[in-house]
Amino acid sequence: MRPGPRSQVNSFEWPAFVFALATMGVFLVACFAGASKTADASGANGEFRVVPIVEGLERPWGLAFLPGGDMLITEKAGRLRRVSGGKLLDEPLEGVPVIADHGQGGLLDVVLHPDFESNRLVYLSFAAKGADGYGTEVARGVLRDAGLEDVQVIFRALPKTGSGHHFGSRMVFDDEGHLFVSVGDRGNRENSQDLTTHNGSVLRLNADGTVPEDNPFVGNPDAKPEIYSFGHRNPQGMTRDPSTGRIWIHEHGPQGGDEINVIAAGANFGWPVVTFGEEYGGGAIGEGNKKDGMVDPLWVWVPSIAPSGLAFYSGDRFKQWQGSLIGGALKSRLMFRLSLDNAKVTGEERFLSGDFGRIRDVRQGPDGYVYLLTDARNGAVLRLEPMN
Ligand SMILES: [Ca+2]
Repeated sequence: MRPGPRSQVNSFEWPAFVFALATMGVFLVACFAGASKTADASGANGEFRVVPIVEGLERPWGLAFLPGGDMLITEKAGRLRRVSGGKLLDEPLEGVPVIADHGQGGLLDVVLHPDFESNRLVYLSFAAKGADGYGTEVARGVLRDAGLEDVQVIFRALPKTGSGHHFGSRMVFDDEGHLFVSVGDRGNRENSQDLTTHNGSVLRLNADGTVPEDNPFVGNPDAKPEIYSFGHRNPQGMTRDPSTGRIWIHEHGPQGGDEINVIAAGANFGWPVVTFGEEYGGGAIGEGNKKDGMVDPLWVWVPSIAPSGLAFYSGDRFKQWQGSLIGGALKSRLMFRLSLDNAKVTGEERFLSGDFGRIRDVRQGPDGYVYLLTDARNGAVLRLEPMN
């Protein structure tokens, strides 16, 4: 019998909720009464409205803010879009590499180099086709008015396979200029404990795609030197706490067992040896949910919510959310907030359940507002604004 979850995550009391449609459906306002929802001390969330600021995006996947507030948004089918002055430009940006819109893969994440203001470098993660099938890749290029120039593929996850599952992928820079890239197990769970494959891992690269000499498996002939942590299933959310440098990550479990972790050099996060999930349709996976040498998750969702997108909130607009993780969910169509105490998760609040469909990405804007991407054929950028 499968062991139960170590975190009780369903004790949540749904907020009193009022939904108003104003001005001919253009301006949606969601108001939350400030009822106590969780046991954590920061539970009183106040009130916020949800404002769709961009619509007409096809299956948007990743969002990055440019200095000045413009946005770059990926669409899964392979287009990089720009929002300028609050308006979605009609023409997609040029220079995106050839990607494969294959199963869960496509054009995925977008991030800026930490020194973007001087070097204009933009990084994309995506699925690409090679001779042996499909795999996750990373490219970078220099952003000009019409799009990306001098585009180079700087990393290719190996091996490629025919699978359309579990490409990841999110990217985060640390404050030393290393690029962390998450790659899923590609539907073959054995990859995640096999250090000779990149799949099922978080990779740590230099900004040009070369391998940092202090990576944990450099010099190990039985490991890919790009690997930083392993035992991951399919991470689609990753964010850095700017005050501590911690990199938080979530990943999809199978039927149950989505996880939150903080990555660490050389750490084994357990999949598929330990998991809080089970086979689709029932049946145990692996050896339970705990094992020496494998890192316990900091939070578990049973049943799964299918998390996507993760932002460490440090802004001024929602003071009561400072120091929290905010993320989205696909299957459960919601936004969650996890309150933290250093490297512990102390509670969860859930918002927007079902109101805006599948949430693919969550970011903090340079203005301190929270921005969401909805995963839909007519996808949107939503901005959360405090009512007061
Ligand atoms: Ca795990």
